[in-house]
Amino acid sequence: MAQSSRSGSGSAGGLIRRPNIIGGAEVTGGSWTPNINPSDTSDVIGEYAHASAADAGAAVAAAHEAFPRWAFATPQERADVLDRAGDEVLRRADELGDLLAREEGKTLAEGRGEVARAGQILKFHGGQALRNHGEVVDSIRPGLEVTITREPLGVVSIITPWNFPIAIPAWKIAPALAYGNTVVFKPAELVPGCAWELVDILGRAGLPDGVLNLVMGSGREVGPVLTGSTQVDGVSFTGSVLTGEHILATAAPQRTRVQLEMGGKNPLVVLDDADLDIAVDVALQGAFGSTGQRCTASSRLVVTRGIHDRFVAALAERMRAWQVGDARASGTDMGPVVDATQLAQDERYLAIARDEGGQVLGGERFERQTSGHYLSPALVVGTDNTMTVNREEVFGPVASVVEVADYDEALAVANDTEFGLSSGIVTTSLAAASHFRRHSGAGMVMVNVPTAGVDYHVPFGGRRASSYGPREQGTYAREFYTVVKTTYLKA
Ligand code: UN1
Repeated sequence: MAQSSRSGSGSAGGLIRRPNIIGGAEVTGGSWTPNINPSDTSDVIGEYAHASAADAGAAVAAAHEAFPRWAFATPQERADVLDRAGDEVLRRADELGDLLAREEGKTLAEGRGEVARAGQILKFHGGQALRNHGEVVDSIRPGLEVTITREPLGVVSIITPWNFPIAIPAWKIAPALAYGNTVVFKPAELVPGCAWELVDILGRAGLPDGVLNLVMGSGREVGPVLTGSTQVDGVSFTGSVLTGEHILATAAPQRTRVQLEMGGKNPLVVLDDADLDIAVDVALQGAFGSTGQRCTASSRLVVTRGIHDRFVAALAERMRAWQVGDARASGTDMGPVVDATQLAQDERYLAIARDEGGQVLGGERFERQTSGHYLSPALVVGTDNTMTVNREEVFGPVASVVEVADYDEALAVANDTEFGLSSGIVTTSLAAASHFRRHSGAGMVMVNVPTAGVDYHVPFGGRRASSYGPREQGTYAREFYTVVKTTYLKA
């Protein structure tokens, strides 16, 4: 393990090289992993250090050592760090948005938007550091005073997915730091670029060494340390159901607190009374925005009979007009799929959908000037809710349509899923919208807006197989990142 003190980025023959950051030092480890642009696989963004299990152990130890200092730092110190970091992220939104588009494949507009969201999240939680209020309660016994205060949880492992390379890290790391925790952060292997920049920015904003440690690499190698160490007090993870359940099982014997955000199979109900233009727009953005690679994507379109044919025809037309291409080219509406593995998974689900009797509109592979993982948006029509494409998360630009008789059947189909993250309805009926809000089995309900695309100052999370543990984001984030202390004081 080679160590040097922080000196910014390195380079090898013109290629940028980014080390792990452990205890404030740059740690290069044994091997480097290239970060490849999914719009143009000949474009290597840089090489990123590949952490070993020993690196992960060192990162946990560094976070453990840094904990007392940060746990007792003043709220002002924590607020200042997060606010300064938020300012820098916002100031560099164009540059970091370009990096995000280049390493993940979102369009430039989506990339910039996500970076801006990350900046706002950092600033929001900077404010929250100053609002970590407790309670004072009269005791039932005379002469006693009872206080209820929140203390940091401890060392937290943060494990994030590739589909939001900066917003999800920000919405976990910012509240962790705001409430006095120290962090070991493992970003997805496909997107180390934005993760490294975020850690670098927070370090320069004034975080003491060891408070935020970065280990890039494979979950198989570093995951067991981050989730199984007795020095880790909490694990916050966003990713697949399978990995989430594995993390839960690994963490449970140590009684480690776990927060999981996993899959979705989010229904968007379209009723006969909907405004057709709004319905099509909401479905298009919800299903195919960010190349459909969102756990909140509208992947099941549940449409009542009277509007079904008009809706499918109008949506298919809009899909055909969408420009799919290089994420950073102007005029691109939808970037590529993130990598070859995900593309193969998308195509496998399309093949299964055809086998089970669905008709696929779009969903074609095609070439651009550069070699990228391009797939046109796919709509599977003529499906019923028992088909595989309606039960399992595809995580690509694939949506299916289930035709139903009326609102009652739409609600039943919407709720007939193992998941429960986000749900939506497009309607002009206040009665239907209000009934749906109350009876939807999802953690988030959207009326006349896409199921994806959330605000950062309100709780985020779902039910059943979608989520586990307390909500993320907004003021609710405090629940996971703090422990409660009740004090009885007799003067
Ligand atoms: C959004 O829809 O704005 O991984 C956020 C995901 C979610 C985040 C979605 N955890 O797609």
